[in-house]
Amino acid sequence: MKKNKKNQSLKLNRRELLVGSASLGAMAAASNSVFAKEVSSKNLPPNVPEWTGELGDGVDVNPYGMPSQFEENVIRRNVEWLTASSQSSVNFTPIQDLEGIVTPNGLCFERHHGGVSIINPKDYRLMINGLVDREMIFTLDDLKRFPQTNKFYFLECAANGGMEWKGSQLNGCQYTFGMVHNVQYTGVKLSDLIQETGLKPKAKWVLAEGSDSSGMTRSIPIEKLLDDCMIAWAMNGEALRSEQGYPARLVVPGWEGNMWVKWLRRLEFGDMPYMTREETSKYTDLLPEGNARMFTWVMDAKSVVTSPSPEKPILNKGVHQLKGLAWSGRGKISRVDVSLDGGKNWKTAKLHDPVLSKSVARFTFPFEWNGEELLIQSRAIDETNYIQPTIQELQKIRGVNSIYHNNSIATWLVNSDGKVDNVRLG
Ligand SMILES: Nc1nc2c(c(=O)[nH]1)N[C@H]1C(S)=C(S)[C@@H](COP(=O)(O)O)O[C@H]1N2
Ligand SMILES: [Mo]
Repeated sequence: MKKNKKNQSLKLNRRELLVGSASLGAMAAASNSVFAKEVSSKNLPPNVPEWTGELGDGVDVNPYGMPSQFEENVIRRNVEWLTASSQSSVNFTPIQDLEGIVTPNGLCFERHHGGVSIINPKDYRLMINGLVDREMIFTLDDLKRFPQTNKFYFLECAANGGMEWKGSQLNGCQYTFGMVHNVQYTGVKLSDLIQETGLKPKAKWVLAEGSDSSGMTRSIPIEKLLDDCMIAWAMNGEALRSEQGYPARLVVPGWEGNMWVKWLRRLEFGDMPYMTREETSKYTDLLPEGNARMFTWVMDAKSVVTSPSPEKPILNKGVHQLKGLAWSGRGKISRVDVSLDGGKNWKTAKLHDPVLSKSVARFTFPFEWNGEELLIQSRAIDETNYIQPTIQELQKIRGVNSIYHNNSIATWLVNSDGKVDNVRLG
């Protein structure tokens, strides 16, 4: 009985999918979803598809492999009105199109203040000076001779979701949550490297300096530096991409992306923070009373439903998998709750292995859709029992003048036609 019912709804879904292919095509174009543009019945069972009858490309055609041509919509995107100068701008990771927890290298969002520097690794040097016993200069090969570490970490720009403080503005999962990527880094821990230079007892802070034209500089307390920071030369198994700081960048796990200095050229140890532009006039949070929070380093727990989402409408009735990502700068994600009614009722989503510290985690939640309106939300809880707040809870403390550190719960409205909009409740 139960089995029959299941088969019936599967058949129905299949028929809807085929019959509705023209209108699905229109929807896909509007939403940037990826579907084959036309279905050729010649290729469908029981026929032998046309590609079976011919030889494919040989092993000499793709010395560096690229995604299938049918995945051409899975790309980084920028927002025009945020891109007055493309060298000092940002693009966004297409998180709605990704699975698992790894961001492919070519899809990692980029944020740079002076464009991408192109550096010959032979010309690369890292200088360490200031309150150390021995000031030293390392080549890239020198760095690679140290013990290495391989770790998955998320990097999130503190401005991720910054346009949504006052209300919902950008109708896309990519644009509202896509300033995050999650990569396995290979590099040397600072605690290992620093054994070579020694540290003077007075050393309390380090200034990290990039060699790009923006002269990016940030101060980091040495407790953090020696805890889990690393200098990485590889991401997801291959050399860093130029966009991500080739040949070497600083990795500051769980802390705001701005501190992860790319094209790293120098570490200076001192006894005070350096009060650089990026930690005084920028990357501070203007509070309602007119004073500002500063040194807001940790990225608080956050989550996003990547499907359904504005880019991923629901295409047919029946059972679907809600999918999403959650992360916390304080450690591991311990639970993710999902609501389909705007936060009135919550259910616990399934967290998928691996759940790693300061890395994104993948969650899913099966649900059945019968064409009714839904208000989809997700709420992350981390191992310190921090609970992702609503925007109202966050605004009570921070007001609406902030740009940075908006980790509030977002709401996707699923309309009765299955299209999805970014909305603000309350
Ligand atoms: N040298 C240098 N490092 C930099 C930046 C930069 O412009 N120059 N941008 C910072 C900011 S604001 C962020 S959010 C991250 C973005 O890293 P990604 O481009 O790998 O995503 O790099 C940080 N490191
Ligand atoms: Mo950033």
